[in-house]
Amino acid sequence: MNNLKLDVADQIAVLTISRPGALNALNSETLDELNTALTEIEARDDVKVVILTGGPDKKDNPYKSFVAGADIAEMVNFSAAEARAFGMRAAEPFFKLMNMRQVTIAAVNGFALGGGCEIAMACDIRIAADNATFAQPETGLGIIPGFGGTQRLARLVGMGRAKELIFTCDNIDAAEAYRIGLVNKVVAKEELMDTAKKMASKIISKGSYAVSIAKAAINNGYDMDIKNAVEMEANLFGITCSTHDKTEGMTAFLERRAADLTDF
Ligand code: CO8
Repeated sequence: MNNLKLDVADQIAVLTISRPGALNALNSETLDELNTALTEIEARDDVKVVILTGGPDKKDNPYKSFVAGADIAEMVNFSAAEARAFGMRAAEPFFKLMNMRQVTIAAVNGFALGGGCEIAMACDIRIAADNATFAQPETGLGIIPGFGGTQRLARLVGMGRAKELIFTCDNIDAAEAYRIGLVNKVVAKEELMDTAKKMASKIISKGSYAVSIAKAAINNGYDMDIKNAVEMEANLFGITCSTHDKTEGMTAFLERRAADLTDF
């Protein structure tokens, strides 16, 4: 992989987007590498949580940029057909981040602009360094957010705030991103990866199968009417009740001991 690094330890996969000369902007090659890496990760039993972050810039500053957007140099001469194909090329790995059985956490270590904000929003959880900057600057470039931003931003922060951010292209800092619900947590930049890994470890300590079913329930139910969504949840609840983890988790509670949760 040219633009992506994968490190796996303690059941956590850290995926680092690394294009130092372009502040980790997403080009076609990077999107394809991301898609391949996520497909491989989803099939790995030894990975329970994925942390997505950005590599250092060319001056080796690890807190400059998460992802500064889609690659403008690649997009500048796109025809309408090429632009659509580029959008669909991103849709696949972005949907993987959203729907894969493992939990995905974006550790936002600097600029999260345009496609950078969009890829963070495709993750389950966002943790921001206190120096992070978020924006959807697309309309200033004569385009619109095309990696799901018009949809995911409105779902995350509400339609009014999404419209304001997309129409004004305003930069917001990490504190404001937290205030409007765009990120789950803000931490000192030096503590970003530790915080993400600690959260990952906490999630891993729970029943991993139950966590993945809960993720599916939340995702699938989001676009359903409440009656069908609750029925779908009841069905998935039933499935979790046939697992070793359910028997062990509840028995351990009743016996006042720590549960030895496995994967199923
Ligand atoms: N694409 C390509 N190259 C980039 C990008 C980018 N998005 N962002 C930064 N770079 C490059 C710069 O060109 C520069 O390269 P070089 O050193 O060769 O000149 C290098 O990274 C460093 O950048 P700067 O010198 O500009 O660094 P500064 O510290 O001065 O500024 C900023 C940092 C503020 C982040 C600035 O680089 C910037 O504004 N970048 C662009 C941000 C932006 O507009 N992002 C949105 C892009 S559009 C988008 O994401 C659309 C997504 C949906 C597409 C859907 C298609 C279907």
